[in-house]
Amino acid sequence: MMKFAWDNYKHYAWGKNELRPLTRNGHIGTMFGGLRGASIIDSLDTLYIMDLLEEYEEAKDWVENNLDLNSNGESSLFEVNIRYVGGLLSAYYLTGNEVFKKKVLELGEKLLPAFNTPTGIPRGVINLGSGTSWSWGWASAGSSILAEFGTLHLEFVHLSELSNNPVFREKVMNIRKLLNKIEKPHGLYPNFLSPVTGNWVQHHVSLGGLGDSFYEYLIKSYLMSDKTDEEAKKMYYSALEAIEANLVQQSPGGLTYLAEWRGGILDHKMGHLACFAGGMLGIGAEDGAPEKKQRYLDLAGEITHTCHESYTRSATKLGPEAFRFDAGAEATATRLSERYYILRPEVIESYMYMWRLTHDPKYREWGWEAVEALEKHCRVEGGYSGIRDVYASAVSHDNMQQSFFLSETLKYLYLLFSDDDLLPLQDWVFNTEDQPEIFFCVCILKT
Ligand code: DMJ
Repeated sequence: MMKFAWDNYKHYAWGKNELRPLTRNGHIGTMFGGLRGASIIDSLDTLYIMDLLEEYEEAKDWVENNLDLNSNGESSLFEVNIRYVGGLLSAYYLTGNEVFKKKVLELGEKLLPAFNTPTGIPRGVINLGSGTSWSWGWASAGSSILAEFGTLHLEFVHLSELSNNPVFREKVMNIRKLLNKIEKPHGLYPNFLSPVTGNWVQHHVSLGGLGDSFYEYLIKSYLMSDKTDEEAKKMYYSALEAIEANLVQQSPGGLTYLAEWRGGILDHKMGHLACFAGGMLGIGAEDGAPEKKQRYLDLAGEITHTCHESYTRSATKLGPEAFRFDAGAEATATRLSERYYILRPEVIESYMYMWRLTHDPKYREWGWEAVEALEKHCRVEGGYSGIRDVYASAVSHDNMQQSFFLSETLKYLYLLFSDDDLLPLQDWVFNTEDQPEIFFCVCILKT
């Protein structure tokens, strides 16, 4: 599947950000400003891990000769960080090739002006050429987004390690300090924060879009520090207490889900994005309080089960962008606008973690169901495409092969069906784009 996705990208969209598999051309998009080659950067480690070494070499040569970091245009700080910084870091840790280190440190420097705000909370958009930064037009009152400024920690700590320049670590430690100090409604972290005043702008809490990977980076920061980052540990488990008390719900049909919270009112909806939480709860279970460990592992299994249900209840056996537990719905989308599937990884991500943690064969069976559904409904002649309605048996394709399909969906599937000693969870953490970053304690580079 990776070879097919890659070959088509190479053939029809080489050097562009993503492939449009139906029209067989490249897509630039609006998230990366002038940066190009998102699918190449996102694929480097996947190709290398899968032993597709000829393809990896082509990708590496492109980075060396064509990755131009002197670009203008609106870039998302978050997307550039998780895909480009994360992708280059993981390629460096896996291969030891200095070209990746050189490029990633150059790129890291270009992201720093986004932090020049009264609070040091970065704004969401940056022009990498001029260093000007601003907030997303759609974000309430010029606010910054929790899942964006809260998903820089792993990569920025590594940038400091590699450069011996403390500035990157200082920037993310400052974000953490502010988040630790600020009052949290019911212990929860709302999704919007003002980079000017440092106050929450709205009380919307979600483990789906806008909130998700902030929680993921707390537990992963702790694990990546070889379990020395006590502050991250404390923040993660306190957030989890608040999530359990306020967001974890049971449907009438017995499914456990994570509702969204709007100023005290629950929205009984779970996004596909929130399905990463099965894996997160799983990897965090072991270090929870002794009386909570089993509870967290059970919760991880229950959430993963619910997400699997959102797949099995559709005609295509792929899950919708969001599913609901109200008005008689049980893990199904009720709105037309929430029925699409864009090759997202989160459900398969949780299968992979739960397989590694429990070795219950059902997780591989569920992963295989997803492979069959992807092959049947998403594979087209020119690559893989998202679909517009998971409930329609005659599918309509969206003509996009997302770069995270190569970075995450296919890599998680590969790891699900590999032995546990391929990137063991004891030695590696995966950033939110599934790019492996090595633990500090066992930093052995291949040369
Ligand atoms: C990825 O880019 C990352 O996993 C991110 O944290 C959330 N969304 C996409 C994939 O769905």
